[in-house]
Amino acid sequence: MKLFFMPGACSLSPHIVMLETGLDFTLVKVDTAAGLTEQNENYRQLNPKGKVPALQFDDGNVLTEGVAIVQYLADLKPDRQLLAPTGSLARYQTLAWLNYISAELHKSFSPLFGEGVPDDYKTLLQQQLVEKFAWVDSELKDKQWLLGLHFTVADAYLFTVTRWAKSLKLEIGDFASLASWFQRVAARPHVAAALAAEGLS
Ligand SMILES: N[C@@H](CCC(=O)N[C@@H](CS)C(=O)NCC(=O)O)C(=O)O
Repeated sequence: MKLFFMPGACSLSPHIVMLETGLDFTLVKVDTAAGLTEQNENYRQLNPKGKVPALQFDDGNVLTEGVAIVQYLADLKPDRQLLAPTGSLARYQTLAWLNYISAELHKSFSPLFGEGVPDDYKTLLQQQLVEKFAWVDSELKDKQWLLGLHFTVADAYLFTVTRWAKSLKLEIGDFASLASWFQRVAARPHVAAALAAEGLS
């Protein structure tokens, strides 16, 4: 499998999950603005949406959308307990988190990285994000991981977007449960390895 990524982008989430599964894969860097991979291949031909992440299989098939990719990968290695089994409430609670992170957090960040976005809209988004992270912080109280006992695909995704909050200096420094959870995730060897492979450590 090939995982197409940009350093520090939302593709960090499936990158972490891939390493946590122990599956074999090749990491391919993409320049989405140019629409090219690092081997000068036409990335838009592979993923017409033009975004990362994308996962390409050896037979040429492609899977896009980070939340779909991490579920697929986790289900390949159920023994790693990155996603609870089909039918268990824990699975759907994890999916609820993936949806929240995607719809409420990830996509509130996207305009903050864009050019030509009015400053007052950026300020509003930042305020809303701090309120959302306050709720996430309350959910992490007394928990080791987001879903409790196991590190899951939701931790990998939340870690990815929380890194952005830090880099944008959002006022989340007082959220103690979020801060200690973030350190726990960062200390995982596969997370450190993903950051190093993306040139982020
Ligand atoms: N819905 C997609 C969104 C992916 C997405 O927003 N990717 C961003 C990076 S976080 C991207 O490729 N941005 C580059 C660009 O827009 O050119 C998913 O969740 O996988």
